[in-house]
Amino acid sequence: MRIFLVAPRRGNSHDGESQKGAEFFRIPPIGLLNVAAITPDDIEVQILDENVRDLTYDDLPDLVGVSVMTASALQAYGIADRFRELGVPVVLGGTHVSLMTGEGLEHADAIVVGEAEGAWEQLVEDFRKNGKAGLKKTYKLDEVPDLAKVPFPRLELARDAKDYLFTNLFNITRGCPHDCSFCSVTQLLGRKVRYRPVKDVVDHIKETLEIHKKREGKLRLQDRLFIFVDDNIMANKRYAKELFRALIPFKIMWISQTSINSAYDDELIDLAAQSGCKGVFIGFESVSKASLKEIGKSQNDIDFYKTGVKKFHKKGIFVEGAFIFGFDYDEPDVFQETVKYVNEMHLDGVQYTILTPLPGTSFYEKIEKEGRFLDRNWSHYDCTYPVYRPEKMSAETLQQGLFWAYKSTYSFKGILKRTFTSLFDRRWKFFVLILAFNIGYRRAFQYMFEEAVNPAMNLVGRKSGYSLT
Ligand code: B12
Ligand code: SF4
Repeated sequence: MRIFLVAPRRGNSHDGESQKGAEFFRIPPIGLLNVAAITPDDIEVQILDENVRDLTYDDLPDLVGVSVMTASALQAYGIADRFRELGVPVVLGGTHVSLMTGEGLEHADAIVVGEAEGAWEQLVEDFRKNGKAGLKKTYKLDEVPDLAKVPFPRLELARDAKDYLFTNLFNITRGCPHDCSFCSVTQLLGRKVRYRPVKDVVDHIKETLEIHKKREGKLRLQDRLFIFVDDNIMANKRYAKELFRALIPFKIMWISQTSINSAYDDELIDLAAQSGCKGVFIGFESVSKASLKEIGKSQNDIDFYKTGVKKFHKKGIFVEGAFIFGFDYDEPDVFQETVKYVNEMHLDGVQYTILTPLPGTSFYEKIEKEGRFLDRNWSHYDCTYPVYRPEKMSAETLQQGLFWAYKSTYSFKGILKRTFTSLFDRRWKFFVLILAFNIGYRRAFQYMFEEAVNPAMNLVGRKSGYSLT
């Protein structure tokens, strides 16, 4: 039997046609590699990543699985419909259809709701016995999977494809103790954080390094870099410290997500650095206390932002911060206020997004209840497009503000102003790297907001004469 697992093209709402923007962030579809890992060995699995090459539909498998996130849901449904027209049964899985199962079923023969481990094996068994007729509409386990029993993703499929610069990606934990109103993670993975046993993680890393060494004859820089796709790798300090201690001997480099409150614990940050942590992605979300309260992000203390970032910097850890615009308390001056604060925090990288009511979140329910939806086109739900009516500004001002914030942050002057202090924080050797990263980011955003702008879909963009200079 042959199964194709398809990652639909990611893109942004400003780009109707080509999706070149995705090239900047080419990383393998990790969810599908997890699904591949639990597929029985006698089944041939092929990963088709539309972010790498177009689908052809000339070679048809027995079964197709498509991963669906909200922003790429329409693209995913199009793929599913096409395969079904050609007589191939289709299974959908992933965040969007786990939360919008009824909608997904209009395009699929079956849906795996939530994490695949346990459910996908049952589905494959049913399909093996009775083909399409044997499939149930939905597969959902009562219990979330125990990570001690969840295999690591089949990273060799990504390595063999030679399409990705980085292939060392996996998650060590799942779940998040917080429940921020705009985020779907707790709805999807639960509030109880689950962990892979430290020994399993260490063994997997050891094995991965050996594989690279064997393939390449030596360990290249990118072979030593691991991306842990966790929501908060330091959520449980005791576990994190045990993990970091165990990683020290391997001399790897790693990046992941965490929250700013992990910087309260000096030992934790020190161990992270010793274990090879080179960068963290942190959701600061807002520089307004009222907004943080509104979204329930109680673990973020704005008064600690600058100190916290400095603590990471002192240990040679790069900090990329994420900020969201469009909260009910946000007035039109929020863009300037945020950029000013971002510069004072000396963040190495910055991501701005527009608050987006993603299905399954309490923010979605609130917007629904208040009748504030402006747009239900899922391809606009990529967090750069206002899909609801903001409280204290127009939708146009919100999107224009997002562009302005990017423009200001990633202008050459903005980049230098923000990153220059890295020279004084004993990170001089990283300065060049940080500059290169920022210039790469600048290029990506330039593409996203200038070249890729599709005026028909875009509120402001090129029409407003926006340019990143
Ligand atoms: C890494 C990541 C990314 C990477 C994706 C990398 C990649 N190539 O896979 C990048 C940086 C590209 C990305 C981008 C975005 N992301 Co993102 N991302 C994540 C993150 C942090 C981890 C995802 C992950 O790897 N999880 C680990 C794997 C194992 O889980 P999984 O992918 O869900 O897969 C499991 C199941 O869902 C299921 N499954 C998945 N696919 C399939 C398919 C089949 C056939 C089956 C049977 C099962 C199945 O099985 C897997 C194993 O259990 C999640 C948060 C999270 N914890 O999930 C957010 C998350 C997925 N992202 C989110 C968002 C909003 C975005 C963006 C729109 C905006 C942004 N600024 O981040 C963009 C645009 C994406 C697009 N489609 O256009 C939301 C999605 C919500 C939603 N309703 O879709 C999440 C949940 C975070 C949140 N705050 O809510 N993201
Ligand atoms: S935004 Fe971060 S802290 Fe908040 S619920 Fe989502 S993953 Fe957890």
